[in-house]
Amino acid sequence: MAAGADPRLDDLREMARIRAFETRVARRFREGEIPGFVHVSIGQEAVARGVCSALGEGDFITTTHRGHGHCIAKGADPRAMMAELFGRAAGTCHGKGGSMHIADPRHGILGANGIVGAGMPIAVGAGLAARQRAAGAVAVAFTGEGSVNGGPFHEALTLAVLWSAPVVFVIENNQFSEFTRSEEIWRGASLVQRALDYGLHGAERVDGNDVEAVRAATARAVDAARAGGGPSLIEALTYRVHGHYEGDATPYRDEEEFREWLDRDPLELVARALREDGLAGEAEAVLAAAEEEMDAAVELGLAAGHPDPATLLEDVYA
Ligand SMILES: Cc1ncc(C[n+]2csc(CCOP(=O)(O)OP(=O)(O)O)c2C)c(N)n1
Repeated sequence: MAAGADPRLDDLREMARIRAFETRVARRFREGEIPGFVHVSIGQEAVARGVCSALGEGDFITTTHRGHGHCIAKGADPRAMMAELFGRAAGTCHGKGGSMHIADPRHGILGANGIVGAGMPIAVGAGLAARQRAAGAVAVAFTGEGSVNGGPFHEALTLAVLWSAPVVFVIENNQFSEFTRSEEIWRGASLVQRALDYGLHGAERVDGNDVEAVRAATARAVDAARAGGGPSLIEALTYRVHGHYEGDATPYRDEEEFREWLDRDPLELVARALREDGLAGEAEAVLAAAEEEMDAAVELGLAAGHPDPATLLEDVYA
């Protein structure tokens, strides 16, 4: 069977591309090739793929400090992203933004963001603008559960409901906010009730390691938003396999829980199902191609030139 014939191979390919990108980012950061901070989303790839595979090219996303996966899943060129992380002129922001400012408006990627929660109001604005233009587009705000007690969460949900904005808030609950467990951040079973209390059209909690479940939930929310039904919220339960930032030794992690989540690795869940259905060779080929693609991205990024100091004040504003 040709690669791509089984749609699960597409899911595996896209998640493997994110994994291969970030595995290299983590290694190159350790080796001192990447300036600044990096936060990877290893273990969370099914959220990025599940959500973005339910979106169209004309739809928008905003993301966070942990946004590489969302950007790749929405169509950003990993070569330009890698160059950006290395601080090179060929990068998405000409080497001046780094990991937490990756953006690519051509693909509706309105930006990573180092300020927790800040992408949510931006997504509301993008959704409203799309509605004004009658573009039929929706905006997705990816955000972590660490953002749910901040002002931007309240403002964004309140305004989105009042203005019936075509927005989907995706709360990627990876169990930790920096070094704090998510259950220490709010009381109550899940965010669903809280979201419904704001008056959102819909709110649901999904298994964030199950790419098909994430896609199905997103499709429901997106369909409602496009039909004028207003905003929804999805709480995707997943697990942050690496530390908060690269170099975090994670002394606060429960090892048994860690192993349980590793057994439910989102890539492995899809690869296992494909193997069981006789598609082991195809799955291997997809994984190998992702590794090759990202090796090439690293090579290109490292070979690219640094920005000319004369352009220091271009492309930046304060
Ligand atoms: C407004 C603001 N407050 C605090 C911080 C420091 N900070 C950076 S990441 C982070 C935790 C974010 O946790 P979460 O939203 O769950 O995302 P995750 O890191 O788990 O992906 C905090 C508090 C910040 N960047 N912005």
